[in-house]
Amino acid sequence: MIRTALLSVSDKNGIVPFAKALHEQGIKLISTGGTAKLLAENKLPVVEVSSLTKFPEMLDGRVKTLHPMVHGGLLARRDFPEHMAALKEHGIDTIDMLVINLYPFNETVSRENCSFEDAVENIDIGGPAMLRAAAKNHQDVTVLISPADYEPVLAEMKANQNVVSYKTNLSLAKKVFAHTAQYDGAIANYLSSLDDALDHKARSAYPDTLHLAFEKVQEMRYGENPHQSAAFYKDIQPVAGALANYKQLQGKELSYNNIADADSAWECVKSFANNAGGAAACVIIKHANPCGVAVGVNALEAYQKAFKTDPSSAFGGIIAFNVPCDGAAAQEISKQFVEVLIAPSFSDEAKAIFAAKQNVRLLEIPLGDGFNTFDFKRVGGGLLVQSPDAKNVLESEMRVVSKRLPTPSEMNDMLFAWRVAKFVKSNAIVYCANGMTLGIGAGQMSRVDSARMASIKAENAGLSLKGSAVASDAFFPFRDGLDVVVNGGASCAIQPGGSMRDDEIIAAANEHGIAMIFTGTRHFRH
Ligand code: 93A
Repeated sequence: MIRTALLSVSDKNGIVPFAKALHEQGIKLISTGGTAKLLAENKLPVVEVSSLTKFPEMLDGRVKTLHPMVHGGLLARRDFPEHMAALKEHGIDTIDMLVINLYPFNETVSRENCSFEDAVENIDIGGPAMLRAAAKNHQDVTVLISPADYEPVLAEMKANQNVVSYKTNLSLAKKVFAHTAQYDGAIANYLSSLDDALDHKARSAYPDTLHLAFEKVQEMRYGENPHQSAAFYKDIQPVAGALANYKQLQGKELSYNNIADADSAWECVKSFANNAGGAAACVIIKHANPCGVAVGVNALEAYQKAFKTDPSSAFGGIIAFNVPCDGAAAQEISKQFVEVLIAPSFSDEAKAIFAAKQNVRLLEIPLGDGFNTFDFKRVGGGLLVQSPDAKNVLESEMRVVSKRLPTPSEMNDMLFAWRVAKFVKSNAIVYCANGMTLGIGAGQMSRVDSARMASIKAENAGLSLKGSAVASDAFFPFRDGLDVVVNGGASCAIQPGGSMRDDEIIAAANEHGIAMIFTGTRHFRH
């Protein structure tokens, strides 16, 4: 039964109403300096920790709660007579509830120009010590680190004469240890990211030891294949616009491959947020590669154009829009077998159409342009970490290298093709015209084979490549790849450049009379 609660919070949001409710439940309130002051200002009776410990808060607050009056009250086992006798002997009262949020270390070090002194001062010592004590003694102590837990715990107390169940206490204790582990991990990351131990200014994005913390969203029935097990974890605070912010409106549970493909679809379609040449963009993904990308005047037109690129591959695909999915688009999509459909929102009409197709998984994700801090790739016994491929080449960084200048419409087509190529597995060759993909060659070990594949796919879909633009995710190492795409029908090409044989490739472009642009940026994707 809860009789006494100790409240010590840095972020004081929501603490006053919660303390009021505890007071109304007859709970005695103990608190540290700043928190006690706020509660007193709000006319709540509160005992300061310093009057309990008979020690002032000292060393600029570094020592406030590190005292047997506090830790004895938290750690004593109520069912051990020896423990209770020891408390009595030393005049210590039990503390049955602990409400804490720690010094904001992460927020502090993620601020630009955060000084080393600021970072160190924001390492909370007393808070985690109390948290760990209370969580260890969860049999008798209720410990709260998240304001989201205030309401449910209060409700439980009200319903049970201030008793909180063991089950609740245990689940709160689990959260605490996950939280303190993450907190210490952030400190370790920060300190080991300082390049030179004596020069606290230089800091690397890659600490010597990397501590990561993710939150489980779901376990899946299986992984990439049925004999593999799998789970999906999300960042504790996913960036704006990230897939992990999805809300599933209907459909079966998402599978491992669904989530991987949905991420590719969403990242690709989002790159058209300020889309070139259309009000809406649509991306269709199969096996992590786009098999159709288009922009259109609305969602319906963008979808119809994207679908045309490769209708057979689009079967059972993952479709994403960067605009709301309306009834007209929904009607057209529902003629096809689709695994997952993603949009910033769905109109009521669209929802009604898919209500009849409960197998389709509908995901709503708010648009946003955040990028993960790190990209990860697991290798045998290790982890490769890099910054994400967030670069979008500006038109001003591009260079026309051919004798013939591109026409304005060729320029638009090349920019469109270039955006798509970034999301196609290397070696990527992408033909486009009029805001849609015409042929996509992906994942071949040689660029010339990707070029051939892209032409074959366009031919299979009955699409003409005459006068199209082609993008290559990396430079053409030899002229053969360029010869293939020009013979395929391309009238202009966009590529990074940078090959030893650039002169030879530029000469080939001039010989063919095509326009060619160098972006200076490569977009390998593996
Ligand atoms: O500086 S500390 O590591 N030393 C302590 O003894 C201590 N006790 C609580 N920080 C300590 N705290 C932290 O103070 C809590 O975790 C909380 O974040 C903060 C609340 O301080 P105040 O109530 O004075 O605003």
